[in-house]
Amino acid sequence: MASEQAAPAAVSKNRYLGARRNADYTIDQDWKSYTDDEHDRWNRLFQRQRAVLEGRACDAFLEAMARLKLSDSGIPEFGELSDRLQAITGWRVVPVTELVPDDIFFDHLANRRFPAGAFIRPESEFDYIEEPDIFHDVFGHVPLLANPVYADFMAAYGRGGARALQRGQLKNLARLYWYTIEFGLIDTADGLRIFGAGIMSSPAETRFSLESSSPNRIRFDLERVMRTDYIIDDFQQVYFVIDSFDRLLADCAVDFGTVYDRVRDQPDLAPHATLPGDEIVTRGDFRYFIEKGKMTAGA
Ligand code: HBI
Ligand code: FE
Repeated sequence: MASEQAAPAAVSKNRYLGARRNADYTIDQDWKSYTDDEHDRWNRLFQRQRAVLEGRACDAFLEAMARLKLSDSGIPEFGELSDRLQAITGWRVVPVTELVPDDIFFDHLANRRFPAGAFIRPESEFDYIEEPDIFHDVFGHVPLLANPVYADFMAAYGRGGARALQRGQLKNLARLYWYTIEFGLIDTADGLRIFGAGIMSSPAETRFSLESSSPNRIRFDLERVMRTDYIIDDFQQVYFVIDSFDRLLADCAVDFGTVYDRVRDQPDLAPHATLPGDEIVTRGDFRYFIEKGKMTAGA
């Protein structure tokens, strides 16, 4: 009997797992522990994505990235980055190991602290990683926290999150996060642009979200978004389009309780669905999803 090769221990892709953590789930970034390879990987991720974003990311994002001095000169140190950010909008970036419990997450946001993963994806997952690593969190989420209106929206989201938890309606609020903070588009004089972090940190979805004929693109409406299910393991079948960060903040300044009451009694909507009241910006043909066998034509 050939000796069974012991299966190699699952090499953790996240060397911060198991790190000592504080009660608020923050850890020590230990910036000195990043290797040259990890700094080099950040630089390559940055260079590739920054090039793709030209003419595709909203101006506020590109301006904020420059103002925060995010660049391809190695993995940023959260303390220095936070000092620059805090001087602009009062936000800080705090290192965490991985996703933190919802109540902890919302308390950080409500207090203008963005929890960002400290680990960087392995080379084997250079193009896409499911877990939020430092590139997704810092490159994707942090720049717009330097935009005062967006920064206020994120803090309001945190306060709303705590309320949604109390009411047991986190599902509805998570959809607002998903379709704006993660996968939102914004209408500008030069056409549609990206602001969502999930798109911003993905070369393929940066192009798909703006240029593919497949997805629907629908004008943002808070209640509509709160009813709409989302896809977590592929491109979106719908992208919601806001007019401006001012309008997004104003739209979300309503008492979420009344919105929750309205959506609670209404059926959830599939990501590919459209409603008669939708303002369709571009109607999708879902070709990408049909070819992948994820949808049948005429769905
Ligand atoms: N934790 N670190 C981290 N980052 C997130 O984006 C995050 C989280 N915990 C919960 C969470 N997101 C979602 O449940 C909320 O966006 C709804
Ligand atoms: Fe994210």
